[in-house]
Amino acid sequence: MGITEDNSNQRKTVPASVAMLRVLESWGVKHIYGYPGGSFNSTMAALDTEKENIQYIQVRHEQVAALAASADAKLTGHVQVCFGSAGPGATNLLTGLYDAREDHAPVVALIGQVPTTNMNYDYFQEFAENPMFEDVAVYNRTVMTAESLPYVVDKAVREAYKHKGVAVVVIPNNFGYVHIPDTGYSSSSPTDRKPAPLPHATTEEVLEVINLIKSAKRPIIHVGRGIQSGGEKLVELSRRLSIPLVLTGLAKGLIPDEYEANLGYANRAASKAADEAFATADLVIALGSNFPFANLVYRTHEFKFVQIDVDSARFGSHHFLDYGVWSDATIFVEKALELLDNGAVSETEPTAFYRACVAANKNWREYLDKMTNKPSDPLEFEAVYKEINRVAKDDAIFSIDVGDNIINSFRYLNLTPANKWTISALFASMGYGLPGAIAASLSFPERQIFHIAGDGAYSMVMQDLITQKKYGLPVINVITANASLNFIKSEQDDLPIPQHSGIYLEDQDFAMIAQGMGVESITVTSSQELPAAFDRAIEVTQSGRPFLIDAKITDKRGLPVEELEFHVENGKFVETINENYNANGTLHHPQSLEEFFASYDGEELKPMTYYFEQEGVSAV
Ligand SMILES: Cc1ncc(C[n+]2csc(CCOP(=O)(O)OP(=O)(O)O)c2C)c(N)n1
Ligand SMILES: [Mg+2]
Repeated sequence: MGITEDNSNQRKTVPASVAMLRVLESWGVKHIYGYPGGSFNSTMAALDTEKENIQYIQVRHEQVAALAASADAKLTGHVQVCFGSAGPGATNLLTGLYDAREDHAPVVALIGQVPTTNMNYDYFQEFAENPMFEDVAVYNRTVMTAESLPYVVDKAVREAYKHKGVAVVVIPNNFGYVHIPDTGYSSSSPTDRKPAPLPHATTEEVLEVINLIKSAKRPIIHVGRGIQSGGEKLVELSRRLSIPLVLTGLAKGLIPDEYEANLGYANRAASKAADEAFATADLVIALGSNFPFANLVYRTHEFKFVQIDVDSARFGSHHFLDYGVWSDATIFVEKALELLDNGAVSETEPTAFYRACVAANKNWREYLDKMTNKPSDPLEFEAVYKEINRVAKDDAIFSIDVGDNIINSFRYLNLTPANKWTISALFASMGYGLPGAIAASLSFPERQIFHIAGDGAYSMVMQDLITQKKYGLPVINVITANASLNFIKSEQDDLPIPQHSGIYLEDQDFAMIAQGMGVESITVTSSQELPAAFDRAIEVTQSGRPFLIDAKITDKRGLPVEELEFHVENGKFVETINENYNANGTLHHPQSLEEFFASYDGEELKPMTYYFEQEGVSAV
């Protein structure tokens, strides 16, 4: 069967698969990630017909297609599309689709199905696909007639946007070839690009929250990505009300790093002062944040809890509420500033708690600075981040894989609101970094793109380095090769087991493998070799080609600030190390905080209790 348009009848017709692609084009879809199979050939043919209007990106594994679509949707805010053929092509998509579901990314997945004439005959690669996608999808249909194919895909786009999730359309292959009337099938309209209305806090609600802040002794704001572009305003509010900020990972880059009371991140991917402030706070205000590790961080002790969120369905999902405000985070902050400006509420002088947090934060940042500038041979991870910061442009985009690079990028990567970065935040799937970089490079061809991945994560998807080569995507790939699944090795440090288990990786020559794919690359083993390697990476990528740096680093653990614990004795906080720290039979449990800090080159680090003592912060 041909895929040409049949205009011989009076009424103009078009193959249903072409009509479907035109629907996607009408929604602004520029490229579509996937891998062919026999059950998807009608769409493959249409992709050739429509190649001037929508670009097919041929990846080498369907997982990469789905992860790239998810990353693309997160970076652009627009619906993105991936596909796989019936059976194994479909199952391979699942990991990336779960990533989209968890991070609320609008993605349409087109799934091949055997022709309807073979369905229900136990035909080769035929299986009931909808049940498999039921859990991951917000919309999940099999197309029942050729005429409805473009209609169902249009509906899928709408549902993916509405529910910020995955819409699955299963397409029996034969339908794609059928000629259907060439009428408009898209419902896309300018109204779809209007921003949704946002809930506003009332003056009374803002006053109530400010009163709670003023009557607290150790209040903090736990700010999430809901703050969007309101970061500067929040800094002003934080200063004027003397309340430090702790960030969720997804708020990275939204609050200026230089702000003295931006304490960084809570939990494991953390900054020391942030965890210490959290563990001693008597009021926590979750502002536009939905923190998946709440069960660890929100359960250590009692505090009052206020939640400010655009989605009131999230109220109480991590902690019971003392007070909830249904509001966009920035709108809340703007209202609070107005009340300060018009004198309805007074400013607060820096409190003892605020001053102690700022001092502890400064001490931590000086430590990070020292570590960054330390020469290393053998190479350590801090030096790699120093180089990335040196060559990265102000609006560079970073795609970061799961593993130690999550912790290390939170701590060491400098970001401004002009940068973009993407991670597999809630699904936390290894193998996300490379597809994310492919997506970033396709959707933002003018910008500099970094892909940072550990050796374990990279080797799950490294076949797709060749996709960067094929499409001329000038990505700077940085592989932090420590011959270990180090993120998990650190977890095993704290288990009462005789030794580590299953976490060492056979080292491999990633630079040579890259060269085998026609991608220029270099291996680096000491900090002295880094500048030349990164300079070359800049040269090569500026000429439009990808580059790979295989950074052979040690498998040292970064300072695990989440091991710091507090209890109260005689009205004062006492700071200790979690008793399970280094419980692994091969390791030594330190006898003091000083010894603990020193074992991470942190002789100058002081516990928060030192600053509490200095400033007169008590536990009552
Ligand atoms: C697909 C998948 N499998 C397993 C895990 C569990 N996991 C999280 S981090 C990690 C180790 C990552 O190792 P690597 O990429 O080498 O980075 P490193 O921590 O060594 O820097 C593992 C196995 C996961 N998150 N995703
Ligand atoms: Mg590793």
